[in-house]
Amino acid sequence: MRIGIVCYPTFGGSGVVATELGKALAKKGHEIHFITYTQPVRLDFFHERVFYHEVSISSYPLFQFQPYELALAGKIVNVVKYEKLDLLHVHYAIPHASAAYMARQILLTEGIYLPVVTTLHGTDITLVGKDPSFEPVVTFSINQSDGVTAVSADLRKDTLQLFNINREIEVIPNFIDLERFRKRKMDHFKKAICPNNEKLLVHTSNFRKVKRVQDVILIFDRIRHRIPSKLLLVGDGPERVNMEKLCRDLGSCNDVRFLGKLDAVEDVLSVCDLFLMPSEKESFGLAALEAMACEVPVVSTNTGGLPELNIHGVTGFMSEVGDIDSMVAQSLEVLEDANLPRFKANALKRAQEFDIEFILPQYEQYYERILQQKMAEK
Ligand code: GMT
Repeated sequence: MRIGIVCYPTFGGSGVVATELGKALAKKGHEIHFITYTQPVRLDFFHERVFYHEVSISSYPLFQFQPYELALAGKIVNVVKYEKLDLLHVHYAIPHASAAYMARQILLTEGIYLPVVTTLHGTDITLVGKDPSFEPVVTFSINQSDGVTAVSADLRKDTLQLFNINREIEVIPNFIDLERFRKRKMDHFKKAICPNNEKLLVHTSNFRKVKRVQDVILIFDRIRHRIPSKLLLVGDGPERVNMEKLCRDLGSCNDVRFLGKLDAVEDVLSVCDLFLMPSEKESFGLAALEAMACEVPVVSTNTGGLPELNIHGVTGFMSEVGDIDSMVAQSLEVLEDANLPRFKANALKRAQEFDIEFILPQYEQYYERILQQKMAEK
């Protein structure tokens, strides 16, 4: 199949999922065309069946805001026509699903039919999408897509609750490449961070408010007073300066390291003992899955799709959003020497259920279904 993929090319979960999906599809023989405004961060390899088309916008003084959606729609039209795409898969509804709709309508005037699959990732529904200024467009473009998938059953439920949706939404969960995300031997790194064999906690995110990074720091502050431990914070974003200040106020700076954005997050995860995810909302929790694949148990909130990933008492624990007391107690329980090996083994076992080898065929079968439906309608 010749498949176009539109996504955000950044470190965000939706861009990571889209890029890894494209790479895996190419390895299985499909031809993949990424259409994004810059090279996706995870598109870090050469493959003869992977192509990248950059969306560029010429600036004009009249525009206070650059019309990205139009430039994207124009680019889609071009790529579909000249690369003869069979299907377009857009990740994150805003503005990709509506740009895809516009491209599809333009192509139709030239007798070209473009089936569009939209994958909903989370904040495009639960945070940004439901904003009244976007809601009508999101509703329309979901209803107009030829196929719609959500990364968890909870996200499907939220979408049906928040929008007036008149179509099926297929749940295809996120996945993990276990070749890449596996525990590696990084003893030198562990020794440098934890010279006295302290327990090592970790959090990775885009440091937006929804991640509640302050809870990570408050939980850790209580833990470090109970057991020798260190905290690694991976990623960057709007809340980082506030978090640095919080660490200074708590006097925990010597035990906390801000590592910023990292490509090789699996190297860091390989030496960690516990992943903290106290998010306000999380449609799936890809970062937690990456940790679990590296044998790191998870203490998280029970929000959104997290209960579909983290098994309470088995791969870690879950608490209500903001319940720091509970997350401290649960973390201490996981970190106990007598418990930790069991939690680590369980985390890996659970992550293996999300192996890309199992999830990729679900996408391929879904594409086939949509193509067949469209052929039948023609
Ligand atoms: O978490 C973010 O803010 C990034 C966002 C994205 O779209 O890039 O992540 C969402 O999509 C990920 C991949 O499907 C999910 O694993 C995250 O749970 C989801 N984030 C939220 O729902 C807050």
